[in-house]
Amino acid sequence: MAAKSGYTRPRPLAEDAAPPPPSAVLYVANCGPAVGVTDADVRAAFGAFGEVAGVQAADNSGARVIVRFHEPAAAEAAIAALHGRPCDRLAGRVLHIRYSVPVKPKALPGGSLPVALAASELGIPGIYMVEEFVTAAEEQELLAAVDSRSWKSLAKRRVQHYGYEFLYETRNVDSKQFLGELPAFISIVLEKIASFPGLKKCTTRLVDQLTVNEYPCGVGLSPHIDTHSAFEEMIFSLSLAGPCIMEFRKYPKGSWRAPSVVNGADEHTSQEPECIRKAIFLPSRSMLLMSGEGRYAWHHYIPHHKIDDVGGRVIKRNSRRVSFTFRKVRMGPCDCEYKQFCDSHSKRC
Ligand SMILES: O=C(O)CCC(=O)C(=O)O
Repeated sequence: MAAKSGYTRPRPLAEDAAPPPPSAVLYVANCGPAVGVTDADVRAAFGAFGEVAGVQAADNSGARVIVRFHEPAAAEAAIAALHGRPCDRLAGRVLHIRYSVPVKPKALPGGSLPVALAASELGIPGIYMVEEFVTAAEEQELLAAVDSRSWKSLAKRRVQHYGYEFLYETRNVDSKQFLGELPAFISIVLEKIASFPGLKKCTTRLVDQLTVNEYPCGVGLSPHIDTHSAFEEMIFSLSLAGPCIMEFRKYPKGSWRAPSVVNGADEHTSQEPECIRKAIFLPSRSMLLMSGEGRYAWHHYIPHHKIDDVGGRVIKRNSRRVSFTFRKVRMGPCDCEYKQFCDSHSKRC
């Protein structure tokens, strides 16, 4: 547990490891209120070697304390006299004493990965982001619309599907099972998608499938590439109700494997192969477009964090984030140029 003193127990010594360096701070075991030794007793016993700057619990056990001297020489003398020997001032109690080590500060989630605030900073071909894509009023209307409909519960989040059901077991859709046109409440978003900056005017519908995801605070999504054979090139994702970081990962050629998904639980695998990692901050009401290389060859991932570190700024996730992901169901095989990531290609081989 984290010691309030800022110091903790040194790791048990491996044969070839160096002991913690001498300092003025000691970790003292078999000592504390749980074994009938008060702070005043400790001060009296250790005060014989130099001025004691503080005595604090090392953990919750009540039987281990941190003793801080002002001078390292006092700590050295206390170890020499008291370690492993009966202590007269403590009724013959045998103490086990080592130099303590500072508690390592916890790294903020996101670690040292720089987080881009604009897609141009991210530098992944095919990834675009438009902030304030919908207004705050439109955001509220969209949230009210999905909240008045029924959600399907997955292991850690809730979803709704429109147009076609997304099948988590196969990460695909049944293109013969059309559920109907996308609902009227998203017309405003569809109109804005049609005039997305840089998009060529298109006569056919750009999207016909919508997955709404509701993530509680701290829940993310495992790294994945949307199945090439299931969806066409362009994938739009609108962030509502709260921000998050989205990380993109490019794995070296040939190391791609289908993620294991059980009931949409997206179990996170801790043993990830080496990859290039980049991250972008997605504010509420922003629209992300994944296309080209960014859609076909980079995994996207939402870290399972309650707070995000964005350039040193700590940003708390809201109680929920709701995303609307718009895609177009593919009716034939994918013919992209990213063969090593393409399930249509592997089926043909
Ligand atoms: O929540 C998002 O923004 C992304 C959702 C997504 O990647 C997915 O549903 O596959």
